Amino acid sequence: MAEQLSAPVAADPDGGSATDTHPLGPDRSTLRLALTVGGLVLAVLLGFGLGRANPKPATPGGTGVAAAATGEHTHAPGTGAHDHGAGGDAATAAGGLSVTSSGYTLTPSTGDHAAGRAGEFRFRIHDDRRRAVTRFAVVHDKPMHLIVVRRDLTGYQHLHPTMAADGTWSVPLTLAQPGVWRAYADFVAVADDGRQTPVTLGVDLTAPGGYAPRPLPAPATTTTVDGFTVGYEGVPEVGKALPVRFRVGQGDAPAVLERYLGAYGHLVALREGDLGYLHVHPEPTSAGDTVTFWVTAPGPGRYRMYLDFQVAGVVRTAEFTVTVA
Ligand SMILES: [Cu+2]
Repeated sequence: MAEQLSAPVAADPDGGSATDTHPLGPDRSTLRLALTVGGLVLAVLLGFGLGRANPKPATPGGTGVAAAATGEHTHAPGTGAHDHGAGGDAATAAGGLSVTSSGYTLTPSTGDHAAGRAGEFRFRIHDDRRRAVTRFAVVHDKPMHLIVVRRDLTGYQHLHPTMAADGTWSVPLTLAQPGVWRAYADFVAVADDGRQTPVTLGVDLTAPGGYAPRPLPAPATTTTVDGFTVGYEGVPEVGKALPVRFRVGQGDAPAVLERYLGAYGHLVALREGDLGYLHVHPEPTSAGDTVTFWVTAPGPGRYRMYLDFQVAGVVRTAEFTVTVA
């Protein structure tokens, strides 16, 4: 009954212990299914990767990355150890719909960004006593993952902000086109007592100007990006964790996926309509050109999946529209 976990480590040098740290614990049926598959890493709420244009930032607190070793924990299913205070349906609910969740609040320092102009996004995470949080667990080698997408699901960016000592996070950000954009801060906060809380908070950012939304592309199971052909098999369903396997080809040959930020690929899925952020669990292994994720759809509708994968040191993103019946 052992599950592996990519152990989050407190970013603070004084560090909390990496105890039971599923960023999003599965519900019991999910857990059972996962365990029948065996060895499934359930540790990570979402796949994370380096943004293509984003240099690897320093780690706040100066620790963390090097210390983000793989750990293990064990406990019997049904002990309630996976509730993590995030609500009983954490595995099936969409995240990122609120600036406040589980006692934590995302506070951006600016709301407006000039379209097409390089800028900076700064924010803090406050706890339920209105203190800026400065201790975060490292998940997928980073204490903070920031996803930014325009509300028509275009312009996807996956960034890794850096934190100042006072808890202010900052990251270079360009909102390429006018419109309302959604930013998701995805992190595991570490409380004074060491308790770790996985949270995804969302806030709108505005780039003033004429907004010309693009229709969501039609559903497809293959796409191309920079000469790579990416396809997937598997059909997400409501309320069940099911495998979705991506395969990457380079020309006529299978691509060789590289491990980076603790996985062979990173998947983010967003729901059309409210931009709800799905919970996705990667499998720890890769069969060369394939990478598998366990996806749970919170409800019927259309979703946009963003797969970050690395080949020859370069991270690219393949995007798919998928309809969940
Ligand atoms: Cu990330």
